Amino acid sequence: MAQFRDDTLLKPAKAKVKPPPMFKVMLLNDDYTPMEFVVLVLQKFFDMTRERATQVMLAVHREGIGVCGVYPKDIAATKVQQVAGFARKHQHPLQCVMEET
Ligand code: TYC
Repeated sequence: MAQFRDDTLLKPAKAKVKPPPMFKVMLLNDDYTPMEFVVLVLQKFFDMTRERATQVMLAVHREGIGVCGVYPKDIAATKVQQVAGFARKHQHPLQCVMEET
């Protein structure tokens, strides 16, 4: 099979797969959602310790918006839906959004 010794046919395959686009999941501040509820959300859906969740909640409270995590698109969309559903269930206006990095 002479053709397989032809080096034009044996170039190393180029990596054609790009890393997936990533999305920041962010919480928005509001005047009504209790701080404790936001801490609970960050622990429950973003796997944060209570200490980290408290820091992130306070940063959102002071700055108006803050990143909870960075994920591939489908995982980010699931987190946004989970937070929206949990906030609705508890009748808090907490908003969660995603944005491509
Ligand atoms: N600002 C809210 C309060 O004073 C707390 C809060 C923090 C709400 C972060 C939303 O994403 C948020 N109770």
